[in-house]
Amino acid sequence: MSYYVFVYKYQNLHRNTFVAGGIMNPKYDELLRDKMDEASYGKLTALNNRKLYDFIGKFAAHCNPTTIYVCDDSVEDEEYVKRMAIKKGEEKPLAKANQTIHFDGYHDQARDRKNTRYIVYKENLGRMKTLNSVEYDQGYTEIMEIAKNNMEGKDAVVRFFSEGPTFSEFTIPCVQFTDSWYVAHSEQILYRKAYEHFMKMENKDKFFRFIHSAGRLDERGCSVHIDKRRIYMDTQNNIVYSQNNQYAGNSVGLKKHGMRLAINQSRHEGWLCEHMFVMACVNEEKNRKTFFCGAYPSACGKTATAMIPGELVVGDDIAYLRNIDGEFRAVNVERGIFGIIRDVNPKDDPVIFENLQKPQEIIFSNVLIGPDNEPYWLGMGDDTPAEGENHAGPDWSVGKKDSDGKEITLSHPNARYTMPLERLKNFDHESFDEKQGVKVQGLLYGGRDSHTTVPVEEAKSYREGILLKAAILESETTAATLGKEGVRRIDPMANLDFVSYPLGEYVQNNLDFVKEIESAPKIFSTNYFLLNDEGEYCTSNRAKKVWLHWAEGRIHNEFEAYETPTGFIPKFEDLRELFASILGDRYEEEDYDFQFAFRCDMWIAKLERGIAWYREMDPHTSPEILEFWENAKSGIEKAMAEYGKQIKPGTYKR
Ligand code: SPV
Ligand code: MN
Repeated sequence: MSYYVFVYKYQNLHRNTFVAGGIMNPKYDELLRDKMDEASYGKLTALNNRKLYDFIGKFAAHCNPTTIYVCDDSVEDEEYVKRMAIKKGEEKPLAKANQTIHFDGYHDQARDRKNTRYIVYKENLGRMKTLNSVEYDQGYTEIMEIAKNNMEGKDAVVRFFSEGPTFSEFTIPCVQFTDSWYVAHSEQILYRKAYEHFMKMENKDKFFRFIHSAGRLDERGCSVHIDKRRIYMDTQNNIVYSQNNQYAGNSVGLKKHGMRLAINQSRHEGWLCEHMFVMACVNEEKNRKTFFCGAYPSACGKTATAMIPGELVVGDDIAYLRNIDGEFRAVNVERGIFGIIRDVNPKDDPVIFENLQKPQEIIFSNVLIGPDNEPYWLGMGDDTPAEGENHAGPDWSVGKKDSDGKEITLSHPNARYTMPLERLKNFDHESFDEKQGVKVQGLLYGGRDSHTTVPVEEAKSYREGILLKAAILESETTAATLGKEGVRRIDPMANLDFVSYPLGEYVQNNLDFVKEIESAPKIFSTNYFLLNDEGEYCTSNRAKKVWLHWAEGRIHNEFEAYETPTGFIPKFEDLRELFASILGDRYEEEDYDFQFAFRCDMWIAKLERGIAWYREMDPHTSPEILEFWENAKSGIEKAMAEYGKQIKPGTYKR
């Protein structure tokens, strides 16, 4: 009998004594016994955790679900959650076994930045104002009013998960309390189960708490009160309140909500939580495996880079970075992918595509269900049906318009799939659950940048990488968030939506993180979105693999490079060779000259935008950082006076 089964059984026998012994809170006891069956109550109390018990008790009373089911790590509970998601109408079975579809409401298809706020104690509010914060009492009162009785008539569920591997230096235990069985189902695909971790952990106070309610649902199982959609984060007490939504970026506690709490925690503990994939570049010829982390804003090629065929993937969205024995080490916080399905097709994304065709556990969201009960999406390649059920309703057909007169696409551009990573044939089984993480040697930063940065460039040092490649990364907005697409904005480390403390300090912490690291990773920028004079992308999707392998070679001191004012770029000969050997493609010098020209005027404007932005977003940004950017700008102005607006690759000399 395992330890926790023992405690659970023991406690069921002696429950009254146990509770009367003062460990649990008598205030909630009757209420919880009323809403939970014996088994659920036993699972909760067996954890012997007063803070946890109070959290569940408080929101059981406040949100008032009819019943509460508590899960442990068993397969039975996993299966129960899956069945309930279907029974409650939040998911429907598709044609292939174990595949289901979930729809979010038509106006709940992406992260809601506007209604995602930090609730901050008065004394800390000053520097937090630019990060969408409200004063604590005001925010708390508002969210509690919205949450009041929001689970009425519903059945809720409590699940325990871990951010990162369990029982490791990286672990952050989390509890999710939700009335959405789709949320609970998504989380059991996306995160490591942690009931056992909760049972055995020594510090019983240190965990994240997520309370979520989808609120009232319509006949399609979608949240009705979108006007009352709120996501309020309290980093002071490590709790996130999310109400009246289902889209996973708004609802799933362990994803972007836990990330914001972890960023705050890392601030105080000297590590980093980044919006990064973790992957290994495999060099078969040299028989080596080099780990990279990469930060890209949502829908800008992050998953596609993490999944490049022939490489190994550890994670595709969130990484924790720690200095372990002087090494820069990373873990994937998750164990599944919540990936954008648009343009997943056999040519551009073969690994994912192949998996989406198999009869295995996958939740599709906001795609089209065709007459054959199979899922279809934008950019999948095949002939797609002209009618079916989609995110806009049960009766979609080509040409249908929404109430604003906008044509409704076959699937939403931000439609997704949720599946475990371990299924993928390029999954790095060996490294994934390493308690110490993997040793990282390269960092990639990339945005959707139509006209400034080159396809790949190495920073001259870690410091220059953080300041020139990461902190002033710019990107044009995408369908992953509500609002207008294509608006250029600065997105430090591709992490702006999640940084939960003042930005200047966050940049400084990124710099300081490597202070005691013996060999800091090399930093590279990539840009997959550079446009040619005709306004078309001037590099192919597959070229990512070449940029990655050039970076890998540089880490191992194998390629020479040309200097630019902001770093080092590849030589044409090396790229020609890599395009031929890796992709079997011919790479033309004319394309190289265009792609790798250093655009002085664009860079000067970029630095000016960056400096002005930091002055506004965090006036406390360190003067040395601002001065660094000013100096970089003067250097480029000098270069422009000498070379003209564009510097041909290979001609620049400092
Ligand atoms: C992102 O938008 O960065 C995602 C998906 O990874 S979400 O869960 O919406 O954050
Ligand atoms: Mn993300």
